[in-house]
Amino acid sequence: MEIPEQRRGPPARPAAARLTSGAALAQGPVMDDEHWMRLALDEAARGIGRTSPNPPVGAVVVRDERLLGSGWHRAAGQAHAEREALADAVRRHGREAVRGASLFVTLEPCSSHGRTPPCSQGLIDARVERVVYGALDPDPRHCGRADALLQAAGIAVRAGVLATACERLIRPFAKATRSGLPWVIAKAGMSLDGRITRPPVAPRWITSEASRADTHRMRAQVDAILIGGETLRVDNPQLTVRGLPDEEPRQPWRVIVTRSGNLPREATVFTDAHRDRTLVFTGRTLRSVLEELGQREVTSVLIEGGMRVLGEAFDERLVDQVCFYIAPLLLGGPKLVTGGQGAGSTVEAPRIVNPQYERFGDDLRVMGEVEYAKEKTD
Ligand code: AOF
Ligand code: ZN
Repeated sequence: MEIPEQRRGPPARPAAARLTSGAALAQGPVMDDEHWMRLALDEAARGIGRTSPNPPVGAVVVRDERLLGSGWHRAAGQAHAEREALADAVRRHGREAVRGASLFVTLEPCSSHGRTPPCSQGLIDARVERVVYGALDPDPRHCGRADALLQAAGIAVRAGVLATACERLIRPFAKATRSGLPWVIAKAGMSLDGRITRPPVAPRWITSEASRADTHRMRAQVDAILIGGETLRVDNPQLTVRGLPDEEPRQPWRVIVTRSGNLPREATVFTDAHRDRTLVFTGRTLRSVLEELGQREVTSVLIEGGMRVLGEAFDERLVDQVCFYIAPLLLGGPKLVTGGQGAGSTVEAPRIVNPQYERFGDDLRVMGEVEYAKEKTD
């Protein structure tokens, strides 16, 4: 959904493409706002999983169809993407070159002091001529304020460029900001008939190597991985990020929810190098655990099973997104991937909106956001 060009203040300039001189046109295709925003999105992606409680954000500085600088928000407490990109452009081309340039950023520039000074003022001070951003900042301290601030300083503003992609990037931040709960992804590997085996044994895993490698990419993008006590007892999983090009991947929290508190003290999560990243919650509802994680600035959680925890997560409407790997084998038997009460009927069942299907080895990955049926009013 594209938010129309702002009408308040000085008229916004049309897309950069239409301002390009004939000389530049002769040199090659003209880049439009979407092109530069895609670069900003690439920058932002570098911060995924590292910026909580802040969102990942990327920015580029452009002038005369030329990329002057780029940057991304690396971690909470550090410079915002806009300041990183401006500093990069100044370092490469000098302060003068940035004057009159355009800045593309995936998120609305912030407009009041947090841990860092407001970006809107930074953009005004740098004297950029135009600011193009993707998503509105859901944080009420900033939401919708940047346009008037920038326009009052004579800067043209365009909002909503590649808004869907920019909003997708900040889903955990947006949910945590609005509800205090983290963004929850249910992850599971299963047979074609929705079963799992216990314990999973190498070399005959249910899912392919490609699926399991993908799981590590998913883990690297979240703040916490959550499992039930039974999964810990039976699988003794490591729940770490492994095998990625990143040499020192950040390890998410490992969260164990248990009814009995009866957990083996020699389990890997209590004894390995990351044991200080393991949290145990005993006798708590999943919702209250997620609320507490939200208070600890966890904005995204990957639930990796087992059946009871995933069942409760769906029954309580706590899951926002699924990531299921379905392997072409038939296990049969009683070990289902999710338990819980389940939906009373297909009408009441949660559904995946716009499911994306991707092949990983011989497996199919089904990924998408969960939509819950309306609560019954009678
Ligand atoms: C931006 N650019 O790169 C990010 C923004 O405590 P602070 O100063 O880091 O501010 C955090 C808030 O700023 C955060 O809640 C969100 O609203 C916004 N994040 N804004 O202009 C950025 N990361
Ligand atoms: Zn900012």
